[in-house]
Formats: sequence, structure tokens, C-alpha cells
Amino acid sequence: MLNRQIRGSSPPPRGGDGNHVWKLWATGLPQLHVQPLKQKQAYTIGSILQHYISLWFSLLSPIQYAQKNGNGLKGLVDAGLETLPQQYVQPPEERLDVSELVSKESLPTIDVSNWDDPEVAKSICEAASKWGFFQIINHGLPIELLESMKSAVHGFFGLPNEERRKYWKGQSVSNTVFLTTSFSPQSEKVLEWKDSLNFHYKPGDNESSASWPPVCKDQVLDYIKRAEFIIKRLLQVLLKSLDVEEIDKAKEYALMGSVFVNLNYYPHCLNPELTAGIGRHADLSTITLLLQDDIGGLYVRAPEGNGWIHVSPIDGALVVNIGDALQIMSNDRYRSVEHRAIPSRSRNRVSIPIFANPGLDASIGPLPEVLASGEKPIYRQLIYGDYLRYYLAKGHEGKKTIDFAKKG
Ligand SMILES: O=C(O)CCC(=O)C(=O)O
Repeated sequence: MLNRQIRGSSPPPRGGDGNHVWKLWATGLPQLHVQPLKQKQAYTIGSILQHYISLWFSLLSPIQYAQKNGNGLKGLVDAGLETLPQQYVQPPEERLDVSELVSKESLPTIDVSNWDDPEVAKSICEAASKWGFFQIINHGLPIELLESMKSAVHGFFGLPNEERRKYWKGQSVSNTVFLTTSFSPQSEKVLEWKDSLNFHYKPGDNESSASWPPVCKDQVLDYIKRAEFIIKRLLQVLLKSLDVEEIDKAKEYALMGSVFVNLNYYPHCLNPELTAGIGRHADLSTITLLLQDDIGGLYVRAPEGNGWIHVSPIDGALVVNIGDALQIMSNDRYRSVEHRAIPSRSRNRVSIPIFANPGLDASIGPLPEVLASGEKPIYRQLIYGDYLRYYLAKGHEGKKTIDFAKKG
């Protein structure tokens, strides 16, 4: 059977009388399935209008159900899908091909229990240059904190549709949190199998969190504040090796003046091999600190060739990756590397990236310290907010985005 009735806990607001059956036509045209006007019902303008409003809602595609009504992919999956909607089927060239998996290599895992150890600094900088990605252990964040963050994500996405919908992008009750689905649904040809609750945190701002969802607010705030220390230490180490001895206030703003935290939720998927939880992309941050659960599914482009390396979950570890902003500032000494995530067939995967970004009005470009010896700048000077706007206006497209910042 292709169709299943959408039976989310609470249908979106509509003009019907509650008797309507909502049908989901999973892969093709939506199926018409509307209650006829009741026999004894008087044909008032209101009832006729109501009938046509119901007709309109019954034509909803899965995408409208997920997006326009703010139920998200979570709502759509909960409603009971039996096939993968066509809109989520990636073209063959964008599916993860198992023959491209590189199993003999794995990302470096770095023990950072002593940040002042020159060997630790060396490993971090080498990993940032060669791989663009690495995992850190013994970073000081207790396992209970990491577990409580993962539970907080499940807590939020476990809320009924109408509770989650309060934060839906464009109508969120908070100025600094919004819920969204896929990445850039209005400009993507194929949708990504993911919902995400996105937080914008300004370091030092304790007020905006008052409007954050109560079910996860305390955990997110606590986590960001404690993770900030690790981000700072990583940036100090990475910048020192670029001959930047001190990170003053202006540099700090250019490195981490705006912080985004995403609670990513990848519902289980009937055909993970056909879809992408998140498509090939590189981050636009300076660095990203990612907490993933034990399910796995994150793949990183191998340093050589076209292969992909699976980032095996390590209990208590955090994944670190370099973003485009630091690749630009370091004039390619550090690499922002393509990565993607594939959902699980049987479990709902969560991940929590913290993106440390330059301030939106910060001017970024290759650092003077890097160019001091006469090295030619590969990138121009640009306002970070312009890069962000450019990046967000399109679907994911691998490493192409950084060309925007290249010198003409
Ligand atoms: O979920 C993951 O493992 C990766 C998430 C990611 O790449 C992102 O949110 O940009």
C-alpha cells in the first residue's frame, strides 16, 4: 500500500470539522480523499467554504505537511510513511556509494587532557591541515553532560507537533531559536532527511535564552557555555601555529563572534541508501565542535582521492572540524573538508554541532601574520555576513561555496 493516513498527534489548523481523512501519497501526486458535504448539512457560504478549504488541505503533499504546516520531517515520519517520498530521493551521483568507502584509514583521535603539551598542539595543527577533521577525548566535558544534551534533543523532538511548531522558522516564539527541516527547502532540488532546531547564541548574552524551549533550554545553555572553553583552546592552538600569539577582543570577534548550535534530528529512514540526512557540504564556521550519538552515519572526504571515511562514534569524544572561515583566514593552511550524514534505517539519530563563526559584520580574509612572509593571498577580504547569506541561499554543494571568497 502506497498511502497511509497522516495521523500526527495534532493536525495542523484547518477549517474542517475533524472528520477529514488526510491521505499521504508518498511518491506521486497527492490522492484526493475528502469527506463529501454532509447530507443534512445546510449549504451556507460558510459550509461550502469549509468544504473547499478541506479539499485544499487534502491535496497536501508530504512536503507541504512537513514544511508548510510546520510538522517537520519528524511529523511526517510519525504519520506513518511506507515509502520514501520522491522529494527525498537523491540522484545516483549524490548517494553514498559503498565502493567509495575507505576503511583502512580513520580520523585522528587526540587526547587533549593537557592543552599545554606541544605534542597535543602539533597533533591538532597537523590534523587540521591534513584531514580538516579529528576527534578529541579527555576534553573535560563530563559524559553526563554529553548524555543530557542528546536526551535534550530527543526531548524536544519527542514533543507533540503543536509544541514543536511554536518554534517553526518564520513564526517562532523566539528571536534566537527556530525549527526547520532539510537545509534550504526553498532552493533545494532534493530535500535532506533531517529536522533541526537552531539556536543563535551571542557569547555573554544570558537573556535571549529566556524564550528557548523549556524542554531543552538549560541543557543547551550549559553545554554551550562549557564547550566555549574548548573552542577557545582549539582556536588558540590553531592560531598560534599561524604566528598569531594573542587572540585579542577584535580577533576573538572575527573568530567566534557568533555561535550557532543545531540540534539535528535524523528520523529513521526506510531507504537510507537513497537519501541524505545532510548532503555533501563544508561548514562555513571557523571551527565546528560536534557531538554525535552512538549510531554513526557521518562521512568525511578522505584527504586523497574521492573516498569517504566513516567517523566512528567514540564514547565521550567530540568531533572537531575546520570550517571555510578558518580555511580563508589561514590561506589554505587548514582545510575545511566536505562531509555528509546518512540516516539510520532503524533508529532516530541525533547530532549537535556548535558552529563558532566570525561576527556577522566582521571582515575576514587571510590573516596578516600568514601573509607576512610574502605568501600570496588566495582569498579576498569580505564581510562574513555576505558569505553567510550566499551560503544559505542555496542547497549544499560540496566545496564549491568557498569559490565565492576567492580572489578573482
Ligand atoms: O550530523 C552529523 O554528523 C553532521 C552534521 C553536519 O554536518 C552539520 O550540521 O552541518
